[in-house]
Amino acid sequence: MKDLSPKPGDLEAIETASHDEIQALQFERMRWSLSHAYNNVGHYKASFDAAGVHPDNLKSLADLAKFPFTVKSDLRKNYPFGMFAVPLEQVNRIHASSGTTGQPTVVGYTQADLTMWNHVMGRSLRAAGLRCGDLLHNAYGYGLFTGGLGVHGGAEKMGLTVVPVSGGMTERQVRLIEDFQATGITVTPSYMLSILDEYRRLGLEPKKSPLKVGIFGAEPWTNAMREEVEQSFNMHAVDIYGLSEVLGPGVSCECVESKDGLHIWEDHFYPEIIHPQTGEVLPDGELGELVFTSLSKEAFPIIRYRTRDLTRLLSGTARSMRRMEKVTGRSDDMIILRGVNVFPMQIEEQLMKVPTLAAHFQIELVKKGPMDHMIIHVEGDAPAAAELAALIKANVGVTAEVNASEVNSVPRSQGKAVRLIDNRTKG
Ligand code: DLL
Repeated sequence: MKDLSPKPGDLEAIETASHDEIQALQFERMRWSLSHAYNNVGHYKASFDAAGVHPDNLKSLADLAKFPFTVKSDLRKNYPFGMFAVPLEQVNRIHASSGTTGQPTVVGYTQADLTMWNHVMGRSLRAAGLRCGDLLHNAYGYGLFTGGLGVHGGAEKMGLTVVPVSGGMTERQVRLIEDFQATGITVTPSYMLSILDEYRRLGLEPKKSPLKVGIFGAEPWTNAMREEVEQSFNMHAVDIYGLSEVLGPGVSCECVESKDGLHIWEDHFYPEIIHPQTGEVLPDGELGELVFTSLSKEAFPIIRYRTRDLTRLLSGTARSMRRMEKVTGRSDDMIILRGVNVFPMQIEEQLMKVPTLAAHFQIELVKKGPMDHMIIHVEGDAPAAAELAALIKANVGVTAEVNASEVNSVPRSQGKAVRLIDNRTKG
């Protein structure tokens, strides 16, 4: 793999600033953001008033804990534009979540917000090892989803040559990577696996691909998957995180030289970890639900947004800003099987230990009599399936039926993979 470490002068001053400098900036911006939200968004005025807090009560960063959380249903109640803090004519761009489980969540960006997004997105791509002169194959979906356009803006701003492929037409993805000699790829990790399959189907050697680095996010993936992709393509694989309610891609990103968790761009997004049941703020290092407060956004300020993503905050390493550990999963995706908590990523971790099984999987929950029963659909033969069932029993602590079928029996994603099918109410 190529050495993509930064050279002297590659980093912005804030990336190596002291803890005190970062906190001073955060405090100043947080005061502004709380007032901006309170003064311009009816929801925040009402929720702060109901909690008996006012932006002037913020005397230190820790005082943020006095302010109420914002949850997805608050955004839904204010559909479509009720959470905007500026008149619509100042909103330059709108994105929305897919809304598969109810009303979509609509978010907006002013010109200054888009400039900030491009900036932190460019910073992320630089952390991942890309530089002016690199050619980026962007296979995140373009449209209301923030992935495609979000990455695109940052990549153009930092001077990359961007190929706006979007998702789908997998054979064409491979052709374009090869013909244009892409050095970077941005795509969901599950779709990268489909691209890997396609390389092999076309008789091409993935190791000989021009790719130096893949920047994977929008869904959870394991370090075991990182190894699989890095070895198959002989390229670096780094993790990028974000969510539309807070920005889109580029809230945090791993550095290629350390790959030890995602540095949160804390000059624009203030993270907290809370206990998912009590809401209590937990100290750095403890596992809990990630909460974000935007510090500079104009159109759609977001205060203490409960992401439902589970992770922990860690101190800075390759950059001064704090890291978040790879996301274990969303609290919504947690399966409770006969009292044991299981995340789809724990299954992925075990699956990657069985080399004769393909890396694609889907979990189905059904009822067997009164009991919940977990079936894991994979591709391979019966002995490999038995091996996976034994690994899951030993390492995850649950009994699962592993159903191994022929190649292409597990549905392929072209974006975010659907890992869990809940058929417990059927049949
Ligand atoms: O997925 C933004 C994005 C696009 C991030 C491209 C990275 C790359 P949403 O569609 O709003 O936004 O979904 C956000 O996806 O709350 C997480 O549950 C999940 N997610 C995003 N990145 C990661 C990641 C985009 N690196 C939701 N690891 C978030 C784990 C992730 N989960």
